[in-house]
Amino acid sequence: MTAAARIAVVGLGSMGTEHLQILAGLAHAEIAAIADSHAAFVERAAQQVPTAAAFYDPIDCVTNADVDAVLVATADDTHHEIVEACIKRGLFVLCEKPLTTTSAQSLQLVNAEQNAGRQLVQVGFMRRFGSDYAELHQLLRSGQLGEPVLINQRHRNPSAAVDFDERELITSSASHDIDIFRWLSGDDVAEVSAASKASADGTAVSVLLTLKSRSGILGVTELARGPGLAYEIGCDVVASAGVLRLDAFGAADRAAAVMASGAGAWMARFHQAYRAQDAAWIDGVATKTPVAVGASAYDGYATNAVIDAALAALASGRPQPVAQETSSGG
Ligand code: ISE
Repeated sequence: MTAAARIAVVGLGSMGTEHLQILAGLAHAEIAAIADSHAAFVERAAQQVPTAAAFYDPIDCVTNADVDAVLVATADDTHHEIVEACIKRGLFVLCEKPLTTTSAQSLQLVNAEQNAGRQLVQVGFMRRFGSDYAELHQLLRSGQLGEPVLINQRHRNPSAAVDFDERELITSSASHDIDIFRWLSGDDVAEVSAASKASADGTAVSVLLTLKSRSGILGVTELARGPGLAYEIGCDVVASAGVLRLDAFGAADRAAAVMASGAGAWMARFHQAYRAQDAAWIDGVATKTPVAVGASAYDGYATNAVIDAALAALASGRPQPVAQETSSGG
């Protein structure tokens, strides 16, 4: 009988609360610690998990709590310090995306993990665990579809879900689409173009990213936020032996996210994916084996490198090369 993995959940806002509920339902997970710098969030979570040790400083928690692993769901700009402290202590980490807010910080974590001598970090690109995305990935990587030439993605949020400007649509939302492009194509991104348009009153914002992989595969991602939009995710792959559409694969929760607000929108659409991601991570922690399909620290770094280039492309109006060190893992 595998002993339960003792977990700290750090960051108890909307995403941390969702993960807390998922982990509480997993047999091999014991929530042994909770942490947030907002006392009210800690007190709210403590009602759900009264036996967990309560911390009001995330770094104190990851440094001192009696745990095997940490789920990080704090603000993006706090990820670097928290994940670094986890690596220093040899703790497994599932860090919500993005890994950090710059490729330089993410590369530091890649190197720190390398120096620790084992894979500890998984980044929360949960779409990889969606049954529909998994089937699309399996078909594409098996070669049954031939050689991909275009990966066309759509990522729309109702205004009730996010109030992002064009930069946040890139740094937060597009991180998922960039990871999916790398995962489906099996290639890294060499160049990015970006364009955006916001309505004068700011109620509607759109961003168009064009990615070109090192082998020339094209990726187009349309991101939009606005009134009347449903939470809508799309992915079509055009290849030499045919076309695959994400819609063709059963996603039980596809219709669930129509006009939900906040994290509810994507938690509903990706409910199965989040549960599968967290369950696989817990099993990995309990058996001390990294989750093969999970996004690694290097994947998180590569996504940050593309985001940095996309922001530069948006500012300059010109295509930008992606500055990315090759994986030290070969
Ligand atoms: C948001 O930024 C996220 O990170 C969610 O995971 C994603 O599903 C949502 O569409 C994004 O806007």
